[in-house]
Amino acid sequence: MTASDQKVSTGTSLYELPELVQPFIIEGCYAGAIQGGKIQTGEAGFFDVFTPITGKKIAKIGIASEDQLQHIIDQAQQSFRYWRRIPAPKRGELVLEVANLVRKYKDQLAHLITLEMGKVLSEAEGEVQEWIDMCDFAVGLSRQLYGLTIASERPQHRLMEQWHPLGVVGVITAFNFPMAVWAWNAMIALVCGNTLVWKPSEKTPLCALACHSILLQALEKFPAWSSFSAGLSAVVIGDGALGRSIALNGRVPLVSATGSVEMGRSVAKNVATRLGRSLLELGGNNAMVITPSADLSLAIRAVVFSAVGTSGQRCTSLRRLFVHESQIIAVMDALKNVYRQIKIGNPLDGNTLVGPLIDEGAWLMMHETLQTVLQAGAEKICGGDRIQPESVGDLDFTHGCYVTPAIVKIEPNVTALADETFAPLLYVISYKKLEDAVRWNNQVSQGLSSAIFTNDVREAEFFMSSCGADTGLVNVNIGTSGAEIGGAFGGEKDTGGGRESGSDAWKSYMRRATNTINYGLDLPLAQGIKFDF
Ligand code: UN1
Repeated sequence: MTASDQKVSTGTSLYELPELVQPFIIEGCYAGAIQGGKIQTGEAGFFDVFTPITGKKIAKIGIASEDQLQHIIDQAQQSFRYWRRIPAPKRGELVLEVANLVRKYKDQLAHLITLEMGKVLSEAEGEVQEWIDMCDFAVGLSRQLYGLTIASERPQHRLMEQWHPLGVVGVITAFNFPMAVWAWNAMIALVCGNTLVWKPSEKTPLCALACHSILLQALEKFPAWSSFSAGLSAVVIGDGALGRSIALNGRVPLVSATGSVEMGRSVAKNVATRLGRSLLELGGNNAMVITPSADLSLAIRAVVFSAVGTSGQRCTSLRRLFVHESQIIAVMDALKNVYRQIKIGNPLDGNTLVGPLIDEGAWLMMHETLQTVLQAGAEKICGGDRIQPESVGDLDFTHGCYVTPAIVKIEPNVTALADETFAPLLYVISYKKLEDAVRWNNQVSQGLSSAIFTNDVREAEFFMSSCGADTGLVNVNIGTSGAEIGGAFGGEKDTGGGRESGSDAWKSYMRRATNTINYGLDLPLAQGIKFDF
């Protein structure tokens, strides 16, 4: 029987927190820090965690103090001294065990994501799958941390590169992908021989505890590592101040941060003061182009998933849609028709496509932006209203932020188009020449994801070329969101320049040593220099 055959179902009612996080509760309050097997009370107070589904409080959680963080970094540093000596394929065995457990607990994990973050269950399952995919990738990678051998210009010399572990990796994550983004970083960082300190979003701390629960269970399979495994991975719960301390800490050689551009700027600045490395995956302001030759039946499906999936709260969500003037009527009609039928409401209901926004702040941002663009002359095509889904049994949705996804027809020069609004708000702009659409695509400061729908190979190649879209992800005939883990994920400009997950993103988590080995009896100098004495 494989691990996935023995899946553990949620077996929980809406508010019941899964078994996985139960061990982390001390006198009614969830742990503010987890360090290896040790569950720690938060020494800096506590805060409440709410579910966006009904707005109800679901837990109280501790906040880690500065002292706790420093102690955790000490231990992560000590464990690193042992972990770096374990051969990478052996480290991969730990990640393989994590993969088995994530498969087994997939339903529980997905339920918790939906409960704490509000995305619909099938997307939450997709997020857990992303973690599984990441494990599988990292296990393979554990045997492929290749360095180059380079032809030396000197006789009887060999030139080569080795990749070594870096040390303690700080991970700061956002609420919208409360497990997968940590997994992108952690699964790779672990096989690369690093140890981890994770500060999750204050909006989704329970997901972080659940991830840690999996890791702790996996470590039980490796008793030989028990003397140092407690420091392999830690969680600290807290706000931006803790994130700032991680960024400023000279014992954390790499800080990987996902979130807003503002947060990323501050992390980058703080890490740079000590010349550390930062790996940033920040805001997107993603666009799609629908050309005259586009297959509209595909394009419309892609627009809808990219614009309203995760209630518009992916960093890859579609914000701007450039439609050729010859297609504008057909596209608008089709979108209006689909948007009318989208089921908005309880994300645990399998028919729902759009769950709640994370909180009131997100709704206010959407509402205010909508008012601003309408005042600037944009035309509302549909949506943008706060709604209240009907109660189901004892589930009352009054305090959840449920909104109808909005479409706005707008001119390309409206100032608000420069900003990312983290909500289902789609701007549609008509274009005449592809060059204009590409220019508008690139004129924003963010550079994460772009897509084109076309059946014309010249247009597709132009869009992907050096003169085309300037984002980190550039797609043809698929939407802006929903990337696979196998490619390098990230973007340019204000998106921060980092690359996570697949391809050779692992190199960010290692240090490169260039070795020159002389196996001859002479000492020739490079560049032909003579230095005889
Ligand atoms: C994010 O929103 O921060 O490509 C990550 C996607 C997902 C990851 C999104 N695989 O939409």
